[in-house]
Amino acid sequence: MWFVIVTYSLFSTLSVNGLENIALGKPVWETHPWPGAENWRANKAVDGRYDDRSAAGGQCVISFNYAQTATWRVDLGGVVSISHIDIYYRTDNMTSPSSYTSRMAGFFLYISNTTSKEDGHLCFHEIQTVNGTPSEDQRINCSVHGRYVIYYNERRHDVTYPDFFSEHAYYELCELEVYGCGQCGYFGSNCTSVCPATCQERRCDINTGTCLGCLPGYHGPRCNQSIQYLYIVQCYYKYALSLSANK
Ligand SMILES: [Ca+2]
Repeated sequence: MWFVIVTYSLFSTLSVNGLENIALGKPVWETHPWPGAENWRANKAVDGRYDDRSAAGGQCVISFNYAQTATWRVDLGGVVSISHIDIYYRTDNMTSPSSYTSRMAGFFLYISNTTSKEDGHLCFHEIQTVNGTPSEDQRINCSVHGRYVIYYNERRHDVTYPDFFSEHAYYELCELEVYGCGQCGYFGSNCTSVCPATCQERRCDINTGTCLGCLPGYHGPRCNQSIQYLYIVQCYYKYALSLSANK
């Protein structure tokens, strides 16, 4: 019985509708580790545990106080095809909305091919206008390819934030899960569909299978039309137009 429960729990952590949680156990980095608090380190956000979302639970990364900018990121180990990111923020196990929404408010989420968010794609950012938002549980759809997922927040002195925003910037992630296809060249809800061979670097959209670029000589959403074929079609079209004009 226990084996069944443990197996189900592990499986539910690893995959959702066939997609893998690619972030689980991957290398992480943070700007403001709390001095001496090994139980609050960056890796706690990818350890697969978030049933205790308090500081004492040791399942959440918790950043130091007084920061104006705060950054946490995970390295997925290579450029992968991402579908969405699930975030479970610190609540101290209080009923939502907890007071920690004030610290989460205004956060940014990037996917980047480098360790720099400036090189990346901004998946989500919003200045919340309602007290008690955003929800501590977030699903952010962001179907792009990338290697680093970067959670960032700031409390800049030159910006006026809503009154309920925390004074300082934090990252307090009990878990951040990145769902997508870990193996290059696949797409679909189960990562079993093969991207067209003529896609550049064999990369395609995780939902539609359309190529993000084509190998030389090919074009079209699935890169299945050759330039030579296009040339023939254009010639035929011009020929048909000329016949029509001469009538
Ligand atoms: Ca955790």
